[in-house]
Amino acid sequence: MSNQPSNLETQLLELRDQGESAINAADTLERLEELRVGYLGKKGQLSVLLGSMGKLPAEERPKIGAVANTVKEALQNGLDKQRVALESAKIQAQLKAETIDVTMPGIFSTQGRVHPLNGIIDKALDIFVGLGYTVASGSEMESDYYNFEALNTPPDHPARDMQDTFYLPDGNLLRTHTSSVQIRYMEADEPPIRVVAPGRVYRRDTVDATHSAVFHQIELLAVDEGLTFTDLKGTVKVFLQEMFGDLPIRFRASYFPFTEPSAEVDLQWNGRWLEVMGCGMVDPNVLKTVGYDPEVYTGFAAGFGVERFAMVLHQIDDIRRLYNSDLRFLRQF
Ligand code: 2U9
Repeated sequence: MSNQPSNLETQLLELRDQGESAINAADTLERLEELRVGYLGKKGQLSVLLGSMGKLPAEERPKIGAVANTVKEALQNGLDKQRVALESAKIQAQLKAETIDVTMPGIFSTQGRVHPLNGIIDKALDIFVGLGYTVASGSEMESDYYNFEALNTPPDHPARDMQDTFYLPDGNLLRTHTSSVQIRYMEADEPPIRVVAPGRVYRRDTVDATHSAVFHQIELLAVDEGLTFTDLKGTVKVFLQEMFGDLPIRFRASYFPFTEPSAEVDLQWNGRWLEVMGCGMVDPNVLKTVGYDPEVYTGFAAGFGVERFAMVLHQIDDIRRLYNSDLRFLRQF
């Protein structure tokens, strides 16, 4: 019984030495945590030893208590020191593993490019914006009124035929031109007007190398006091010059329900005359329909097919090549 106190003290000091060497040998943070719980945890070895302190004579207890505190402190210090060392080693290992080797070959991905149709649309819109036009768009589904009636297209006009237009079961239709966009624009605004409407249009054409049931159009419209056919010719000439370069152009009399007089524009390309646009002075009936006084205002309009421009500019022989997403074809542009 008499050597009990020194026995407990010895046990405490042994626990400290044993603990310190185990802590110093711990090579992972997980192992270190196991040791912390094993030595200093609630049910750890230190607690178990101190549990027997109750059996000591009262006068021995303060001394053993003090020894126990130094043991606890020594183990805690050891744990803290080892934790710092292990954490720093972990960061160093991570830094080493994540070092970028700048001599490694890069990962290459092929670069996308602008589709030839979008290229033409972008270029044309840039030109018109430069001339003071606003870009407008609208729904591809339209009513008969906005697609035909407001555009002075009589009910017996062949364009209204079921053979030429896609009619929807609800009586609406797929627009056959973007002109409805300009009708709605005029309804909402007052002259002077300069508007350009790009978009997808639908026609029940037989599909072949030069025709598609869906294609893209760009139409322009200007309404103001005193606009004449000369303004129209100047605008068309500047536009075609910017698009194709300084090539000869000619205006040929034509007919559209929504313009009077009307003309088709040909461009001399590689020695041949190619029809590239339609145009004309806005029919007074169209101006009246949107509430403009045709005695005060005149307007001019023009339209062209984007696919046709792309085919001429890029020498594409079949319109279907523009739609079938063949990368071998598209990479050429
Ligand atoms: C309003 C009034 C008039 C737009 C015009 C054309 C002539 C024309 C065709 C060219 C080839 C369509 O893509 S294509 O098939 N377009 O010839 N378009 S005048 O006239 C308008 C537009 C809106 C309010």
